[in-house]
Amino acid sequence: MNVRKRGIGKRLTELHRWNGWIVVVLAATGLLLAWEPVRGWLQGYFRNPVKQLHIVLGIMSGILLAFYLPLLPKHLKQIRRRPKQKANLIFVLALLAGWLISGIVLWQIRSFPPAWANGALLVHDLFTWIGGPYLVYHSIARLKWMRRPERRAIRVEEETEEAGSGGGRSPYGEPVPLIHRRQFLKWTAGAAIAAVALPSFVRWLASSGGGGMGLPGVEGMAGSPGADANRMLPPPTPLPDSANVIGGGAQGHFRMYTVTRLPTFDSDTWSFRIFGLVDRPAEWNWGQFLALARTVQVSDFHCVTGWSVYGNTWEGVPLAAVLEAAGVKPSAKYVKFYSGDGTYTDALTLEQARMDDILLALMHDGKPIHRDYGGPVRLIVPKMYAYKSVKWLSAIELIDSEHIGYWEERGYDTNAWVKG
Ligand SMILES: Nc1nc2c(c(=O)[nH]1)N[C@H]1C(S)=C(S)[C@@H](COP(=O)(O)O)O[C@H]1N2
Ligand SMILES: [Mo]
Repeated sequence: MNVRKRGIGKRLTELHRWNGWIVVVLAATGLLLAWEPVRGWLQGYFRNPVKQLHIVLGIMSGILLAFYLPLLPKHLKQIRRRPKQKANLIFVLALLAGWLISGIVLWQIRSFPPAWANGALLVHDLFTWIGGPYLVYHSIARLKWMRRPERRAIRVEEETEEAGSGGGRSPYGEPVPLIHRRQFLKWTAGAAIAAVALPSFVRWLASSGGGGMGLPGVEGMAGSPGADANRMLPPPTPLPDSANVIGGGAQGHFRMYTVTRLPTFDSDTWSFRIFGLVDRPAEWNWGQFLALARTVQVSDFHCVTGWSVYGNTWEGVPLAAVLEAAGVKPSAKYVKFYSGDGTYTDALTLEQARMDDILLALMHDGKPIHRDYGGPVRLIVPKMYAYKSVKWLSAIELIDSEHIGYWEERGYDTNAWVKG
């Protein structure tokens, strides 16, 4: 045993231990952030602190990686005769680097075009699906009781990572049985982890991110009417442009977000109103709302967490026309939007609200907007991140002072402009 080797070994062990714990907390916080059911009503005020913690830990892991890199050549030399260990090391380093780089893009999402964020989210999720189960397995396999005492002795001496296993020869030269108790435990653990993770992973792959981390998500905008659907009669009749679905239809999947239980609406009780600092406050029932002039527009939809749906054909009532008809008083400075879920709100400055592409949308790709995605009427603000696009829109109020929206109150940026 030589002294220099031992020094680097100690440092490696320290770095490994710190990084291991950081990755454990990163996994826990990451799961909380990505898991749709937790995202909304369980988290509320916790979402942003959890996100901040996740980011800080990610940076710490990056710093540890920076400390490690100068040791990498020596480390590789040290394990040059242990192919399994080498493969493990390269795999883990690639994982960490992928998480780090994609994480930085997602953290600084406003500085990047949406396509970058989409790619970063895909990498972040994919690496989590592959790396998460692997690291759980890796930690179980490293548990002391999984090791034979003589291996532990070698460990202390060389202070290296995960030793190779399986048939062949032990470092002492004695033959090792093909299936060892430890090996059996490892396989069992590996199989159990795979059995838990695989079905969700397959679902995630199939929907290419459609349901967050593969957990409950809803496919398709226009679901079949049932107990879970709105009952809006008559349904809106699409304009020709909308019925033809300009450009062949939307690309991508919406992740269904809500901060409340999903509300359901009925044309008999549904209403929509504009009030506050306007000359002519108004209220519409479903039939009256259907009679308002609509336009068709194609736009991209970007969530600030990194996913997008491109080329949506939206049909709806232009907000600018509704504001115009209501007669905005000179004292009005902001437009506040209320969701029929009773909780979610957001706001725009009057100037922003007058952009001509903002719609009170009723149809997506030629079909009524499904209740899960904000139907019968949702706001669409194409130039801003989708947290501005209030689902189940039920009222608009003209106000003279700033209103802080639901997610903005919980740490989202009031600047929601999408770059580019
Ligand atoms: N009422 C309501 N509107 C909402 C939200 C919500 O939770 N409740 N989430 C916002 C966010 S952050 C996004 S990304 C989009 C998601 O729309 P979707 O559920 O149709 O995919 O809705 C926005 N509008
Ligand atoms: Mo979002």
